[in-house]
Amino acid sequence: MVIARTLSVIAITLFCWCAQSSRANAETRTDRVLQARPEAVQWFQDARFGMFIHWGVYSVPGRGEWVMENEKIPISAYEKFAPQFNPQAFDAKKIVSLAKRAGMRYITITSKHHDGFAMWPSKQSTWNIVDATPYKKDPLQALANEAHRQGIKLFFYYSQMDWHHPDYWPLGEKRGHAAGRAPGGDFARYLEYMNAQLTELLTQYGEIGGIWFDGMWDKPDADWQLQRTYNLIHRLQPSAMIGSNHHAAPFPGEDFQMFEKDLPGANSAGFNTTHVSSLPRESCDTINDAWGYNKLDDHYKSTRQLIHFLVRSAGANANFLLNIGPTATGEVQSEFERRLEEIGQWMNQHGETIYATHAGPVSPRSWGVTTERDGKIYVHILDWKDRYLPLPALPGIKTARMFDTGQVVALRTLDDGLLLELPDSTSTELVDQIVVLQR
Ligand code: FHN
Repeated sequence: MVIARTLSVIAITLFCWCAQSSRANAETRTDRVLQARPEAVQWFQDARFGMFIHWGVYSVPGRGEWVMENEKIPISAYEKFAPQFNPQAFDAKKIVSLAKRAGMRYITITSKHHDGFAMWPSKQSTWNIVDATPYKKDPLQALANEAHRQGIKLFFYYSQMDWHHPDYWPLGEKRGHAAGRAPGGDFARYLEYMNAQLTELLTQYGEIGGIWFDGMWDKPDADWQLQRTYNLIHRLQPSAMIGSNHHAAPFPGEDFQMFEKDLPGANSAGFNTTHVSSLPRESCDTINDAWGYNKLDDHYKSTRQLIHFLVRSAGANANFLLNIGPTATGEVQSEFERRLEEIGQWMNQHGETIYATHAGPVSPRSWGVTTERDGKIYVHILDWKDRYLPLPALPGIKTARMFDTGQVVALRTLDDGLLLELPDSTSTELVDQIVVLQR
């Protein structure tokens, strides 16, 4: 009798202990911050160049992706663009091939921008490309299939700010107020909606490179439950890289830090005031001034300027994500195409000095940057007219050659530096004069 009672006490104690410990495990499982797998992080760092695509119903008016907010268009009027969105000329193969020819290793496309419109047949709302437009097809599926076929990674941009969804409430201080939304809504329910949409994106398109968040800056103090969303993403796809354009220092669970229209550490855009973390970095920029198609914008950067930004990004240890905004018919403007082809020609010859490099021993300068890989230091001279270029001391450097021609570059050791004597024949008109230094 005593033995039986003792056994039953032990059994109950064991049961309670097990229950407690499995609850504790479950809690730690949810609380633990997950990160992308190290191989994915390394891949991202090596990739160095990607294509950004801003595309949605805003391409119909062709006045940029902020047209709804900028022109104070209420939802009822804005929704009328959807029946006019029929991008029959969209050709996933053409776009992926263009990205590849440009030397890009990944594509990041807007799955949902601030207007809340889903570019895939989301089951969470009919405000999507299959239910609301005559196109009736899923361009993300076509792009994912083609990206997988051509061996290029696909990332999804996802706007957390939403000018259309009734539960995105309270609104941020400044934006979404002209949409004519009825006041009220349940933000916790909005986050459920967002997580459900993200689940669709992470389960229906094969392996995804990552999620590129934007718009949290609209309500920086709201409880976004980031941990929950980030862990959901990393559980569904452990290699997916998470980045967020919140313009603040990275939060736990983020795998890379991004800088919009600026190199890491610079702040010409006005909102890149945060510090540069030790996470992998990415800078993004436009070819003209607009992200989404803007037929009025012909302020195109030259190929030379774009290559310089790519080189300067690599010299600052960052990838460069270069944007195109296809038209409402799904075409890529010839101005964009031409520049991407030209960058591709340059990358074909000079990719060795960019891909899989890290920032070199000389920090970025006004004349250019250095990158480094496999014991070689690449000095990228972007803006320098003189024959002699002084560098800080680089102990042990024995040889210097021009990357393009193999011509020897004379080296002189100074008291506290190194002087490069560029060959007479080197043209300062070159997009980038590259000198290879070796120990
Ligand atoms: O408001 C957006 C903008 O439309 C665009 O998507 C860029 C891309 O970096 N990000 C936001 C502004 O920070």
